[in-house]
Amino acid sequence: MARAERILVLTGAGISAESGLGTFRDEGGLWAQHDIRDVATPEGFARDPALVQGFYNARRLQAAGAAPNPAHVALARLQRDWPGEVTIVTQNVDALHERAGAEVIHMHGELSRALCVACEHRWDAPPEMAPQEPCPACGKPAARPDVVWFGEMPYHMDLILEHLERCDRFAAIGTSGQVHPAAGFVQEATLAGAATIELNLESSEVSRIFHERRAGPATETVPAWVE
Ligand code: BJW
Repeated sequence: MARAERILVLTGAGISAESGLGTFRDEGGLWAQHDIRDVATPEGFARDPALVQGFYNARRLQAAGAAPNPAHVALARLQRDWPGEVTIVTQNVDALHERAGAEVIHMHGELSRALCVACEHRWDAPPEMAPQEPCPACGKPAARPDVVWFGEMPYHMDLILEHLERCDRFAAIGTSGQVHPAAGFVQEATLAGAATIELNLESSEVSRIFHERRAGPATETVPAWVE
């Protein structure tokens, strides 16, 4: 890679798979074990907050026990070596990029944060949230995990679109390309004239759109790409 390029990296669940965190749509993944409508929609939360808080409490606990892997470390190094040139946007709600030393934009929120449905106050989530967790600002029992569910607007979209419009390189790592708007980022980057690359264990829904593809586990392909 040449210097003085603006690189935008999009990551998905596949980058954290080798840290022991399950993906969503691979065989035996989270959506094979749980109904999306129950645990990943605002309607599901309104119906059964205890079920949804239980799902996220278990994932918060698992994420806290996971460590960044060589793919997270390689991206953090790339960002450190090329200051101001590397933007990492993650769909993941874990904190493994940050724990490897990277700065990231969390477009689908963060497991470690809570959001009040009543007053929109945000704060650090306790390790276990109760079904009727009270908001520290307004006192109402209206806390939910600060993550983006289906039908909700992903976070920081204006900022992400700005980065997409001016990137020279776009890399998608460990994401199936099945969830919008992230699945469309490769098209936006292509329109902006960027060179695009996909790093994934196998073909994704959008593989054919990329200029280049590298197949394999992220812990091998990402450090090799960054070199
Ligand atoms: C490895 C590996 C290894 C494994 N190494 N690789 C048609 C068009 C446009 C939109 C829609 C549409 N129809 C419906 C929609 C809306 C909907 C949507 O996209 N639905 C689809 C299912 C069709 N989208 C939304 O509702 C979004 N909001 C929205 O669109 O707002 C309107 C809007 C309009 C215009 C502009 C902007 C906005 C919100 C989506 C919210 C998604 N939320 C979740 C849960 C977050 C909280 C939580 O974690 O619980 O986000 S769902 C889940 O999917 C999670 C993920 O971030 C997301 C993506 O999953 P990801 O990361 O790709 O994981 P997998 O499992 O799918 O794939 C893993 C990949 O890794 C695989 O490819 C493996 O091969 C690979 N892999 N091991 C390398 N070791």
